[in-house]
Amino acid sequence: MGSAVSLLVPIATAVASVLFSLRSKPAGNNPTHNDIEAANRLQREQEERDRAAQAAREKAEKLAQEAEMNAQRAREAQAAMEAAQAEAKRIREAFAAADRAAEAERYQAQRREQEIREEARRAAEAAQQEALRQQQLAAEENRVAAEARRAAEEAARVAAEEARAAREAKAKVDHQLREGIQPVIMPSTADLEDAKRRIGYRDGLYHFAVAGVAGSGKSSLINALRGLRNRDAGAAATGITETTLRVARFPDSDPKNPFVWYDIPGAGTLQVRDWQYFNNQGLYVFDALVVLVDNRFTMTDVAILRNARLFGIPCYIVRSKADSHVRNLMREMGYESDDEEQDARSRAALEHVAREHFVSATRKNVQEILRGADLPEQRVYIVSNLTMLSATKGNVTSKIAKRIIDEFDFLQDLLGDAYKRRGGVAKVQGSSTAVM
Ligand SMILES: Nc1nc2c(ncn2[C@@H]2O[C@H](COP(=O)(O)OP(=O)(O)OP(=O)(O)O)[C@@H](O)[C@H]2O)c(=O)[nH]1
Ligand SMILES: *[C@@H]1O[C@H](CO)[C@@H](O)[C@H](O)[C@H]1NC(C)=O
Ligand SMILES: *[C@@H]1O[C@H](CO)[C@@H](O)[C@H](O)[C@H]1NC(C)=O
Ligand SMILES: [Mg+2]
Repeated sequence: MGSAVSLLVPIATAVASVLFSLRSKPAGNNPTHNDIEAANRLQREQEERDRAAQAAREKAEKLAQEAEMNAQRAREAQAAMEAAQAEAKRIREAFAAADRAAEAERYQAQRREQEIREEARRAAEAAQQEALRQQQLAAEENRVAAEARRAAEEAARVAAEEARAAREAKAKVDHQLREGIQPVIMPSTADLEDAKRRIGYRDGLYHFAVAGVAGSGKSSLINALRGLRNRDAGAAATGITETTLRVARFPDSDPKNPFVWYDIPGAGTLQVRDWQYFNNQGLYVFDALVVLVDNRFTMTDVAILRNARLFGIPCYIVRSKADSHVRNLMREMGYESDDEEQDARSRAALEHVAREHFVSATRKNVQEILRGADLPEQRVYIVSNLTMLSATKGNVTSKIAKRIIDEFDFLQDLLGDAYKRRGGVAKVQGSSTAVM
């Protein structure tokens, strides 16, 4: 209302205004009432405030509760979070442990692997060494095998060589058996040494033996071969039956000649088997044997010829006393020795005929005897003591020359064969007589 305006209308108007106011206006509130009202309003407001406070308190309480709950929840969340963190940590630790375990495992595995690798490497190395050893062993075995093969081949070669030699030896023996050219009994070394000792054998000398029956002219031939006449000093005794009783040794009268001559006394009729006679006499020691035959062959002559052949010793058949036989033939042909000068030419002619006859008859006869004795044919040398001596000495007069038959041939063959048989080179023909 106008409280503010009234204040401006002086007092008069004051009243008037009052009245008018009073009239014109409803009546206002009672202050007391207002006061009461106010007090009541305050009261109500207080109450309202209290109520609001209570609500606020309640709300605050509720909020607090909620906060508490929230806090609780937060705590729980915290706890949960912590638990989760712990779990996470545990899990992390577990992972870490697992990692460590895995690491350890890996380490172990690595070590095992390393060990296995090492093991494998050592095994491989050992295997390699073993392989090397085996290789070396194989090489050694190869070498030994090669050696053995070579030895076997050498042995086979030697065996083959020996077999060949044995075959050859057998073939030779077979041949010799077929041909009958092998001693019945081969003398032992002791036998040979004994025989050499008995005959006074000397290395470097040629040893020639002359065999034949008593009176066949052995001593005379040896004398002639030695360059001696029967009556010369140093000559072998001749002319007496059974003069020579045992093997007699005669060095050559010329010291330049490397010859030794032997007189083998005739055994007459063989009382022992022929090979026993030959071996007992030690005839296998000689370089050559001369079988001196006079009118006929004896069993001893044949034994010497046969066994000399079996021993491979040259053996010469010599018919002695050609001069005497020719002279006898001449007489049979009518020649009288009390000849005269004018008969000289006819005598020479007769002698020539008689000699030719004697030579051919003797050769024919000897071959027949050899055939009869189952011996191969061989030459017979027909000689006389005087012509033999001339041939030996190289002093052949024209008169002697007419009477030469086989003397030079005999000398040449006897000495030449002996020389060749000892490994000498064959000399120029005829030269062998020059050394006499
Ligand atoms: N006319 C001639 N007579 C010979 C010949 N050879 C030897 N005579 C003689 O025949 C005989 C016997 O000769 P030897 O030389 O003693 O005979 P041997 O074989 O030695 O005799 P034994 O020693 O008894 O075995 C002797 O009277 C010799 O002179 C020869 O060629 N011509
Ligand atoms: C040969 O023998 C005969 C007969 O016995 C003899 O007279 C002669 O002297 C001998 N000749 C030689 C060279 O010995
Ligand atoms: C050769 O022989 C003859 C007679 O036969 C003899 O007179 C002569 O002295 C001999 N010569 C030699 C060198 O022996
Ligand atoms: Mg004699």
